Amino acid sequence: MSVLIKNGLIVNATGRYQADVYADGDKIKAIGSDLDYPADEVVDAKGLYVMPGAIDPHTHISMPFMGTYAQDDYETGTIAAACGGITCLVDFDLQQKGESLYEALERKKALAEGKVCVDYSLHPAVMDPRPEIIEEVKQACHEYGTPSFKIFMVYDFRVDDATMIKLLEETKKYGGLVQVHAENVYIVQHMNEVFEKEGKVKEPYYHALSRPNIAEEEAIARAAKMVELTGSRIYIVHLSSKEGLWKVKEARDHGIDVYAETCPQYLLLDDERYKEADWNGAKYVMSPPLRTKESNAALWLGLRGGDLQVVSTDHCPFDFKGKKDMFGKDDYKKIPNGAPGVETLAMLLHTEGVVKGRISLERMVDVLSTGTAKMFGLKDKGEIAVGKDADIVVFDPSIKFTITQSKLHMNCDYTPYEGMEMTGMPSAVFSRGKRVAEWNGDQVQFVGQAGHGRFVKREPFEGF
Ligand code: DUC
Ligand code: ZN
Ligand code: ZN
Repeated sequence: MSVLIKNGLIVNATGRYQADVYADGDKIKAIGSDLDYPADEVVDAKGLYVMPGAIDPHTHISMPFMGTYAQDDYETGTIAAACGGITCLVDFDLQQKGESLYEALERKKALAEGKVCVDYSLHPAVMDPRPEIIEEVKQACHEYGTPSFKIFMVYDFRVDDATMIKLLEETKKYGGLVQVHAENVYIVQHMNEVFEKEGKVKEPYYHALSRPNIAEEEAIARAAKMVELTGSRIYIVHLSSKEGLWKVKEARDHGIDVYAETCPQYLLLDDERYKEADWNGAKYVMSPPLRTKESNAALWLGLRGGDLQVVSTDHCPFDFKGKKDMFGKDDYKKIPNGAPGVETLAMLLHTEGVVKGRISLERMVDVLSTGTAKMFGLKDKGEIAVGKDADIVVFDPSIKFTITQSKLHMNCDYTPYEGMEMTGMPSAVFSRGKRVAEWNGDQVQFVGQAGHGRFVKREPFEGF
C-alpha cells in the first residue's frame, strides 16, 4: 500500500514548508517537490496541513475504577482516537496486587489484541511496589519497551515517598521516567472530613473544593525535591493549577528535571461547570478537578513558553446516565472520576490554541506529537520525515464542526465540550500508511480496521 500526498503544507515542530510526501508500507519514503511516484492512493492536499499524527500519552482504556470501568475498550477508544487525528496512544496498565510488571503488561496487551485500530504502548502503573518490582524497572526499560512508570500520590493505591525515591533512583540508572499524579492525600482527606461534618456532600462542586490547588502545589513541590535528591527526572501528569505550574517552573529554573503535561479540560473549562443545573456538574468530576480561569490562562502561557511540554487527555469516560448521576448522587466522593476526551484533543488545541493565537501551529505539533514522542521514547513517530512511520494527519484548517456527542465515536453519552464550534478538522488520517479516518462532509468517519494497530516498544532515555 502506497500513498502520495501532493501540494500540502508540511508542518513539523521545527517549521513549515510546501512539499509532497510519499509513503510506502509503514514508512515515509520521500519528501520533495513534484514527486511522481506511482501510488495506490493520491491525495490532493492543496490548502491543507500535513502533520504528524497526534500521540495521546494518557488514556485509561477499560480501566476498573471506583466500582465500575472506564467505558472505552481498545476498539472503541482507538476508533475515536483515529477520528480525532490521534495515531498512537500510550495507555496506563495498572499493576494488581501480587502481579509483576510483566504480567500486568501482558494482561493489558491481551485486551488490545485484535481490537486496537492505531498503534499503542503502555506505561506500567506501580501499585504494589515490592522490592522485586523496583528491580523490574531495568527490564521494563530495556526489554519490555515500557520505560515510563506511573505512580499516584493520592488514592488508596498511592505509593509513599520512600517508594518514589527508590523508583527515581532506579529509573535514573536505566533511562526511565517516573510519571506522577500529584495531589496531597492528607489535604484531600481533611477537606472530605470537613465537608462530611458540615453535611456538604451532595453537590459535585464540593469535589473541586475538596481538592484545592494547594494539594497539587504541595505534592509537586515534594516530588521535585525527590528529583533534586536523586538527580533523576519526573513528569507531572494532568497539571491543572497555576500554583502547580509555578512549582514546575521553579524546579526547572533550578535545573531540576521536572516535566509536565496538561489536558484540554484544564486549559478550557473552569470550576463554574460544577454548578450546572440538573446535576450536570457531575460530568466534570475528575481528579484533579477543574480550576479557575486564572489557572486556564496560566497553563496556556506555560504551554507557549515551554514549561509544559505535552498535552494529553486523561481520557477516562463514564456515562452520565446510570453512572455519574447514580453512583454519587448522595456523595460527591462516589462519582466516578474521569471524562471522555481522546477524540477532541487536536480539534480543541487547533481552534482554541492556534486559531485564537495562543500558540503557533508548530508549537501545537510539538505538544501533540513531536515533544510527546521524544518524552516517551517513540523513536519512529512524531515527525513528517523520511524513515519515520507514515502516521500522517491531513488537516483542513477551514472545516467548521460543532462538537456534539452524537457525531463523536467515544463510548460515552456526553462530551464536556458539547456545542463548541471548531475551526479545522482532520480531512484524512493515516496510520502507518493506511487510511483510518476521513472527513465525510458532516463528521469524521472511521475507515480503518480493528487489529491494524500494534504494540510499540519504546526506547529508554539516554541523556543521564
Ligand atoms: N483521575 C481521573 O479523573 N480519572 C482517572 C484517574 C485519575 O487520576
Ligand atoms: Zn491521575
Ligand atoms: Zn489519568
